[in-house]
Amino acid sequence: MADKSVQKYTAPAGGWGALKSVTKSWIASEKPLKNLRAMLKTNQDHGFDCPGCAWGESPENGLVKFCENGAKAVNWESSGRQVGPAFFERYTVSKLLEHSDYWLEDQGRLSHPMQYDPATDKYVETSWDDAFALIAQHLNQLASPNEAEFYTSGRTSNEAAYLYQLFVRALGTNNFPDCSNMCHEASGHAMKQSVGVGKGTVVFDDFAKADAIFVLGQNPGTNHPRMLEPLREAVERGAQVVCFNPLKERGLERFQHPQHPLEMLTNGDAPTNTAYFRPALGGDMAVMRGIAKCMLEWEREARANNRPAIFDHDFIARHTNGLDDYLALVDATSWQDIVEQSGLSKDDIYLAASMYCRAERVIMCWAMGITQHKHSVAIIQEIINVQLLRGNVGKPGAGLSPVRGHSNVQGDRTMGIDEKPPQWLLDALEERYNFSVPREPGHNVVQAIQAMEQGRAKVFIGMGGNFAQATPDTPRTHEALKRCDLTVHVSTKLNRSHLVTGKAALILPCLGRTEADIQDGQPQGVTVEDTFSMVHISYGQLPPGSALLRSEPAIVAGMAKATLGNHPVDWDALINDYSRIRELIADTIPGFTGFNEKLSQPGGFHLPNPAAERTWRTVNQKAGFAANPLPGQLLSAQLPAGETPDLILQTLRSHDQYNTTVYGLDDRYRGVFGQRYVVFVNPEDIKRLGFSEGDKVDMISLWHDGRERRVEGFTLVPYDILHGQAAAYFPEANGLVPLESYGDDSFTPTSKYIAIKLMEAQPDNRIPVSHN
Ligand SMILES: Nc1nc2c(c(=O)[nH]1)N[C@H]1C(S)=C(S)[C@@H](COP(=O)(O)OP(=O)(O)OC[C@H]3O[C@@H](n4cnc5c(=O)[nH]c(N)nc54)[C@H](O)[C@@H]3O)O[C@H]1N2
Ligand SMILES: Nc1nc2c(c(=O)[nH]1)N[C@H]1C(S)=C(S)[C@@H](COP(=O)(O)OP(=O)(O)OC[C@H]3O[C@@H](n4cnc5c(=O)[nH]c(N)nc54)[C@H](O)[C@@H]3O)O[C@H]1N2
Ligand SMILES: [Mo]
Repeated sequence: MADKSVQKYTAPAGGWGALKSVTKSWIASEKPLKNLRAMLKTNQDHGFDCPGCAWGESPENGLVKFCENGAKAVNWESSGRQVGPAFFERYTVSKLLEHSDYWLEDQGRLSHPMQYDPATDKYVETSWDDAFALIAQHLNQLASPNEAEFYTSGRTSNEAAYLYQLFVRALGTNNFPDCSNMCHEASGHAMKQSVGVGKGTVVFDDFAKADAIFVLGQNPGTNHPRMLEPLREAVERGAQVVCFNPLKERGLERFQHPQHPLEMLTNGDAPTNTAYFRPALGGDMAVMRGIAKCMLEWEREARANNRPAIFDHDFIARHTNGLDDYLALVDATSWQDIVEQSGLSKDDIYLAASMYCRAERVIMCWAMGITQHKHSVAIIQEIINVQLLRGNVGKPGAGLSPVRGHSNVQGDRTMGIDEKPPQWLLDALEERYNFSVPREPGHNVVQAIQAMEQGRAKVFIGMGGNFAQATPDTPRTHEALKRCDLTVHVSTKLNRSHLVTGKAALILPCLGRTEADIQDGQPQGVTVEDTFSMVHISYGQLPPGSALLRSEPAIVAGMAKATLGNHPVDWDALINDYSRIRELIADTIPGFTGFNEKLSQPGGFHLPNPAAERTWRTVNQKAGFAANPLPGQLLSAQLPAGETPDLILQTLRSHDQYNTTVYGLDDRYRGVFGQRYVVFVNPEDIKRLGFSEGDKVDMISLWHDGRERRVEGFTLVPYDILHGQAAAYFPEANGLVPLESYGDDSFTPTSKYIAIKLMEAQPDNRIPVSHN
């Protein structure tokens, strides 16, 4: 290959490459020794919860509980450099906008509260009191509290999230757009409908008991590296690991655990016992329907020949409804449709079905390859249907596992960060605090952008995250944010959201998870909930990056007190001792009775999950088979008349990023080095479309609203990807995702299914940002 920046990766996932990469990020953070101490405290009792992904731990696991990408997250947060008044004096906001997301975050930790000065186009230092007063002034002058949007990203602790929702509801709105709207929203929605609980039904130890683990639309080698260990153990004891992914993902093909260096030496290529199926983008529903169709055929054969049943009739009779309608639909779905829409052959689907049926206990895991489609809710319900046919929900070693992203995204929802809050939550808040809570649903991410765009929302407050970059339709979303009277970001690191300012703008710098949080002389812990619904406490260890940083709970309390006074609680008293916040949580959120006491258990405690106990909190108290037709042509109605796409694009994460946080410019497992403006395309498609490897292209997306959506200057990288598909990195390609292209019922942007055309890049087109 001519271009040195694209090389084939041949070593297994994990292994030495991972260790080398950790060492690099260690040194880059400029605080190596201190970080080593921090790392050893990650996910330990009395240590801090890893700020990386939401994967959980077994309480019995060994001493060292971090992974390559968790180590990067820790290092990134504990940068030795400061971004404060001196930094902002050097740059106008317009100048900063010329830099890449990578460069922005790499400048160091935000250290002072800053306010935007439109006259000089610079951020200048402000005081916490003035910042809170400005927020209060803007919020209190709104015609309605529904004119403000309160975003949450998923690193926010339970304590901060609980206070935040209390503040915002006391103000009078349910406008809680949050990162899960763009993430696992469809999982929550589908699961609540089908099994009555919007969370995974398995715990960590179930992985050791499963006979098969299906991994759909997920890239754990990069995004949940600690999941590789149970997968590898499963393979070693003869269980099947069955993957569905249109891309060949290195981390799924072969995996190694980076904490077994000896084995790494002697066993360069770990044994694999996995099947790897490559469906069409969005084809997983058809795959699952095909598996159900095979099972139905075998069930009928078994019945005719007096052989043991394929279906779990006892479970179905006792626990489910809707079987007949569902099976009628399975019968009515043709193999032709299944093969066409799944992208797999009938033989492949038979093979997958036989692997599924051979296993007594099956866990199905999924992530963004499943949730970011138009019909994601239906895909997930079809996964659930297949699991219900064999009673694979609510027994050890089996269940549903939507693998969450952000380390506390699940906890934030549990705490009430929810634009469609359940009735019981509102009732509990009203009763406990004696104010009249807003009852009408608020805005999700898409609706919040629309409201800002149309001038219906005037204040945007972001509790973490990077709203401007994580959201779809980038230039349009930026315009929407700029229309606001005030934008506020509570953040650890500089990002583009700070630079897309409303008429007034604030940056409020906060402590990260790794840093000691001392209030009233006492170290405070905060709690988080992992993907297995385990809640545990996290104590930051490192000295704060700056003396001016405040904790997220303290910042929420500051905004609340300035805006509402001591209504409905004495905010300062809560901040002096976070266990008082936990008492309020215990009073109002189910499963948290005795919260403070329960935290002393090593590894934390498990929140009740009725579906895991085979109690179904659905309308009719049963698990339901959902009878949804296959989606058919996913796009035809939404394309401009007469247009056909060159390719369907999915946007995904490189190995060197955490969402919009770019740690480095390499994507080791996919063999890309030193660059991010790349698009992966099948070599034959490159030829078919009249291009050559390495050519620079612009991409435009096809959508019926007549707007042009274009991203520029992407290098064509030939890749082992199915015909007709393409992949590019998030957030560089987000400008292609139309705001109105979102999932049915979930409103999740369809980041994994975008119709595009490739055009030769104009000679003057260049990557519009600089990494230096
Ligand atoms: N290091 C690191 N860790 C992370 C993150 C990070 O950015 N970096 N992000 C965190 C967050 S918030 C989340 S939500 C998770 C995300 O974790 P993932 O969901 O693993 O993230 P993506 O990179 O979006 O990868 C999606 C995978 O699905 C595949 N895929 C795409 N479309 C389809 C499809 O239609 N069908 C199937 N079967 N597969 C498909 C893609 O090829 C890709 O392998 O990771 C979390 N952990
Ligand atoms: N095209 C496309 N778009 C996507 C996706 C995709 O796959 N494709 N994935 C979607 C998904 S799954 C998600 S979850 C969203 C993510 O959306 P967000 O959660 O909004 O984005 P992040 O990049 O995780 O946010 C990074 C910023 O968070 C701040 N931060 C980091 N740690 C802390 C902390 O402890 N406290 C506070 N207050 N701030 C902190 C830092 O300033 C950092 O710049 O993006 C979504 N967008
Ligand atoms: Mo996510």
